[in-house]
Amino acid sequence: LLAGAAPRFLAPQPQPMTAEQQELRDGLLDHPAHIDPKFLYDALGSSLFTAITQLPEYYPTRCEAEIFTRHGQDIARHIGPVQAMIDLGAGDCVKAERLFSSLRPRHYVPIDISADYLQSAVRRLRLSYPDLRITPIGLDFSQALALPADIGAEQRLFFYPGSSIGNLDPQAALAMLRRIQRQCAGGGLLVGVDRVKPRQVLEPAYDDALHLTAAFNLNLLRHVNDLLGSDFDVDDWRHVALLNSDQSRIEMHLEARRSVMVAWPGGQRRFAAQERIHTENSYKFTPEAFTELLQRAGYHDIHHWSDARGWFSVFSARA
Ligand code: AVI
Repeated sequence: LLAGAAPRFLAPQPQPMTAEQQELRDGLLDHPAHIDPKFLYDALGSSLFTAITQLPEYYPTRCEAEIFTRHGQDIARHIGPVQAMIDLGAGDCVKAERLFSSLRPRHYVPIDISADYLQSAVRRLRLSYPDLRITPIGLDFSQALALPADIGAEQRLFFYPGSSIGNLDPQAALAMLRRIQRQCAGGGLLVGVDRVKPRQVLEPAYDDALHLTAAFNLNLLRHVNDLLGSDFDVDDWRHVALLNSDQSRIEMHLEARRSVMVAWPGGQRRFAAQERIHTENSYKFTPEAFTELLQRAGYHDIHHWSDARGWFSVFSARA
């Protein structure tokens, strides 16, 4: 230091928030607070979801697999030849893989927000299907669905299984179906949809005896801590799943066990005891309601297949 010069301390400059951090902050400050369900899927969340699909209470995955096993040939006949099979929310890619033998795509394009999880699934697929061209894409397709130019425009099949469409509210579901429709003119869509059914079946599917769904929901707080730098303590929160029959949806919430203060760089919020953060909706449809949604989104030539109990449906439609 020069004699007489005052020492200077540089205050750490606050980093500008990313769009993702702003989205999280805005949701936490809203009344009631909410966090988008896409944030459930960090690497651990994706693994927990895979475990959930193996639970006896969680019927959708098994029902959908039953439909593909029983009706795969008929579905393939309705869909016709497939150049590129574009798998929206591919995860472990297992669902699409089951259809490779009947649909025979030449090019498989799995898209998932969790790119790491996708990479390990794709490594496995490349060993089993050396002749299949595979182009994995790490993308949050909830906002935009721009595909790389090298994915041919001919005979595209968009595959949107597992009732993931049910995690969007009705306006967003319509927008998503329209976005897909614009990308696959002349091609088709194969989409899995969960059906309306009694509370005694629905609620345990989202609040299982092993508490895996609770772990899946609570893990969201850890993921938010990573992304936003917040200080959620998982022990302060409990998982809540309930059927909202007026809206035809299962809702997941995180409920504060006690009054808690949550802080993040540049902000904070107090949650009262029993106050909730809404973390997911899972809409359930009648076949008529979903057919109407597809028609409103511009699809035609609509068919659907169901499992023996009529708990789940797979729809095919032309764009
Ligand atoms: C991915 N999605 C269709 C699941 C569902 O059933 O809505 C997510 C899930 N949430 C709790 N359990 C499973």
